[in-house]
Amino acid sequence: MKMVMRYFPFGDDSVTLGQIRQVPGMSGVATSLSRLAAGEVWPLEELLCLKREVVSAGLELEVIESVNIHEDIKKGLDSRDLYIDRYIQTLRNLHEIGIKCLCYNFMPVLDWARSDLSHTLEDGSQVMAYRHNQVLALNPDTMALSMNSKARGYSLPGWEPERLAQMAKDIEFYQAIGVEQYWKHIKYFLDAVIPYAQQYDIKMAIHPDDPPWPLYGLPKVITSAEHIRHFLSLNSSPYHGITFCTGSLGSSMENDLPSMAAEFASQGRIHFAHLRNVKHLSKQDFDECAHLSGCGDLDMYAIVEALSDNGFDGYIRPDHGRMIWGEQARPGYGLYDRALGATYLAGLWEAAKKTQVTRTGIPC
Ligand SMILES: [Mn+2]
Repeated sequence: MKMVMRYFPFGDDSVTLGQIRQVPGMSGVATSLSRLAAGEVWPLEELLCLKREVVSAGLELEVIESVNIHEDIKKGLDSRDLYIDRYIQTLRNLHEIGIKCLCYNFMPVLDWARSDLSHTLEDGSQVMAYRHNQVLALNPDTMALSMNSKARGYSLPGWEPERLAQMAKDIEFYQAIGVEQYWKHIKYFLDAVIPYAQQYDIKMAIHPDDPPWPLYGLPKVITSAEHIRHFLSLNSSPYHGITFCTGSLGSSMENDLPSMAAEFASQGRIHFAHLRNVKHLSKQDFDECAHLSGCGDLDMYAIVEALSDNGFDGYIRPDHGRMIWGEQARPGYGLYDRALGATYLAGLWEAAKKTQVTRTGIPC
């Protein structure tokens, strides 16, 4: 297992690589060229520059999060082949700089959604929160404006302006094609891209839909154990896997996360784990919270133990943190609470490893 933190390069992050380097147990960062629009080839020159920046800070660059998929691929348009070719060229360039794992998502139109990016908890910390009825009451355009206006001036990955211009039309398109057709578009992409990922030794790790239920009538597919099983069955390559995001999957009270972690880790299909806790308020309302099991509704130790016992050897990152101690940062991505989360998760991992033989009889 290697622990990484998400980092936004080229002046788009309040947290520095030097600070990340000082978080105990941190091996590197998960990062991206987030200025590029979906569908552009990531230039090797810029990637080399990014790599130099990360390596010169004493950190590794093995994880990219994310290379966004062009909407024409998701829609299954004729032009998708052009964008798939560009995606493969980007994979080749990522291979050139030694990338081992690529987190991506296949969410149509909207990326993740929250009703509040700065909700105050009882202890005075701020978190991102989701209230289903509030999200439904906003139309998607208003939602986009509301999200970006609360981002403290930082870019919000997944809410890029070029994605939002077409939003209303795109939503109608997806409502018309339905979920079964959408799965076919996913398979078309995987059939084209996974052989190259394997050739370039890059593990593809799809991120679950966040929140894991339909919104505005859009297809949501990576939401549950059953859907992930179907997704994995579309391609048998070990390079075809998932990002196990406990925050996203854990927002649904129906998902049994330790059991899912055990099932998919034992198949070697979890390449990246986003670990954080979530506090359920009702079936479709939740607050993000501190990483500790006692702060939310997920048993974080049981999840880490399931990963460890089932041979997980990918990357872990502490997912979103709270905003604490007066820090001003991109919502979810301050330094302090993610660093607290990282050391907690490292402790859980150490405990799971040290007790593995006595608990399971299986040597590490
Ligand atoms: Mn995540």
